[in-house]
Amino acid sequence: MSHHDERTFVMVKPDGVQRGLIGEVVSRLEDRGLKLVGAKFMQIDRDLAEEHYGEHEDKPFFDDLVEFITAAPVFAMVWEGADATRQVRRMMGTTDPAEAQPGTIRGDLGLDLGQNVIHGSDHEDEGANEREIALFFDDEELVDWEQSAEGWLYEDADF
Ligand code: D4T
Repeated sequence: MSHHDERTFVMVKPDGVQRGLIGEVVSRLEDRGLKLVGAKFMQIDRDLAEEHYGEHEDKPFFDDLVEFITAAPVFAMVWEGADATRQVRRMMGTTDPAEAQPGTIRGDLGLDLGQNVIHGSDHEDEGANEREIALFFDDEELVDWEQSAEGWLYEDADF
């Protein structure tokens, strides 16, 4: 894989879906130059929610988190690009939308910690992107394709 090919898992959460923000989130990631390689509109069941949020199992907010993420459909995606995991986290803003910088997805679109619009793999948790992609997608659901704009996005790619 070239350094443009890092993949990261991103999800519009139930609040974002209910508020009609799928297009807004996809648009921001597309505009940045990231490449969509997988997408699925789906309902998360309890087992998947508990596995996805396993690291928070012992936290006081765990039950509310599982209830929230299973309460309505989500839009799960895989995006690819240079430094994609960290770049998506920067675009998302901090976990609590009330503290997230204006200009970030959470800072522009949310107000409440429990309803923070978007999830993206944590770049500081090594392997989180691959683990989460595998949890939500089968290999054949991810599409390898040539982004014709690549030469205009990366200095070391051909026009
Ligand atoms: P996710 O994982 O949803 O992208 O969020 P972050 O990576 O930014 O933050 P996190 O894992 O620390 O939290 C997961 C999820 O739990 C909610 N939450 C978090 C909550 O409801 N109360 C809390 O006190 C915390 C810390 C918000 C995001």
